[in-house]
Amino acid sequence: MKYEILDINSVKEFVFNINNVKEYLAVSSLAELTSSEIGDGNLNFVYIVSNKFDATKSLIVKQAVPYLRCVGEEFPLSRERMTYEIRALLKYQEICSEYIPKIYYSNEAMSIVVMQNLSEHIILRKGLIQHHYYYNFIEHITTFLAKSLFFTSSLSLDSKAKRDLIGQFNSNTELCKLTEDFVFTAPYMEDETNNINEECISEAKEFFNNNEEFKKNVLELKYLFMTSSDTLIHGDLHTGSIMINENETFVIDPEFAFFGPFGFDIGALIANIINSYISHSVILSDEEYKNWLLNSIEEFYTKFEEKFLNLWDNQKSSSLIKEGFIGSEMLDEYKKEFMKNIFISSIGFAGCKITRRVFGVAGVEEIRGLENKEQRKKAELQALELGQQLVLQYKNITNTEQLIKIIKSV
Ligand code: ADP
Ligand code: SR1
Ligand code: MG
Repeated sequence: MKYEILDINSVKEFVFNINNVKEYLAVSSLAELTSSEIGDGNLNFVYIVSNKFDATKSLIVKQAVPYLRCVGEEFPLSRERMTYEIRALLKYQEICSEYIPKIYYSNEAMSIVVMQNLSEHIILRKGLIQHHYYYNFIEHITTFLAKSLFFTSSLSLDSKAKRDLIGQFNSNTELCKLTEDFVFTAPYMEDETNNINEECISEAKEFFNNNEEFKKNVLELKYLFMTSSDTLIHGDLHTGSIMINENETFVIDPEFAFFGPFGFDIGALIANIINSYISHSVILSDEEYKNWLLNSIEEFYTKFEEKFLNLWDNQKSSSLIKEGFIGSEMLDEYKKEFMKNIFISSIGFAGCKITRRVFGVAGVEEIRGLENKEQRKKAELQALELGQQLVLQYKNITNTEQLIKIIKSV
């Protein structure tokens, strides 16, 4: 099939020609379909296609175009990013299908995926802005992360299977480069892509010019990102990549997926909960909500570690550890050190992920979107301070109590 960019009309024709999709939508003619475009992300086009006479029958069609949507056609970006999104979704479907939308159709040549419409869920970032509590979120997301990170790593796969899987994701070069540029470089120096609040110009200058220790640590973390191939990571697991309600949690949008460091997705999530905490601190200082967010961070890491280690304890052999190779006491010590390294790297990555949102091209709605100028400035400066602290201290933060103490101190 030859690639063609769909629009609000041709998307209907496209889905009408896919048998299982047409069946799901229960239509017998094109005229029974209706469509709209709902994409609010930075990169792609997202359509809802529905049965005109039965709105409960609807699906999401997501297509990548050969440019960066939030900038425009003048910023080319290869549409092959959808290839990796499709491959990651299919892998997650094997490992933890309950936490991703159901996939009805995918086509790498058309850079398209057709999936369940999560019409009863909202983007977690928006839910947190609206003060919602999600009491099942941590249980769900830690299962997703423990399983996806463990079962695609050398702790579980045999050597060939791991290398074959790496081969499927190795060439997601452009999106890895976006992360290298927009998470690990541009937001920490003068760069034309930055988007600096005019109320913080002097603080930005100071930050760009007098921060050598911070930058040295960013280089360590960037190097880890560029060279580790621990496991299949989502690569952009912020609260805008999660759709949620009281009962269910779904991870969407894994177009940045590749084989990277264990701590990257964990750090992304911690960073985004912290951003929400900062936003709530400057708006209302709702202590109950802030405490829930802090407890969530604590519970998140504790549960992740428990589940990950449990999977590991049940794995008899893998490409890393042959059964009978090492005694149980020394193996436990090895696991302890292994988990400590995951934790400290996730804190470092969280620090970068918080800091990049302050002056970088892509901000977060809960902070950059604050309409009150003073509140926005206060939140940005708190995020800047906290992000820096985490990057500067990441190797010495070894447990969640220390982390929470630092968050509270800013
Ligand atoms: P991008 O790759 O451009 O960032 P996303 O995958 O984040 O795109 O999707 C953009 C928006 O489309 C999401 O914020 C969400 O509102 C909506 N969306 C994406 N997937 C679904 C889905 N399966 N069900 C309902 N809405 C979705
Ligand atoms: C210019 S890229 C902007 C950002 O959007 C995505 O969600 C990633 O976080 C990326 O860094
Ligand atoms: Mg995206």
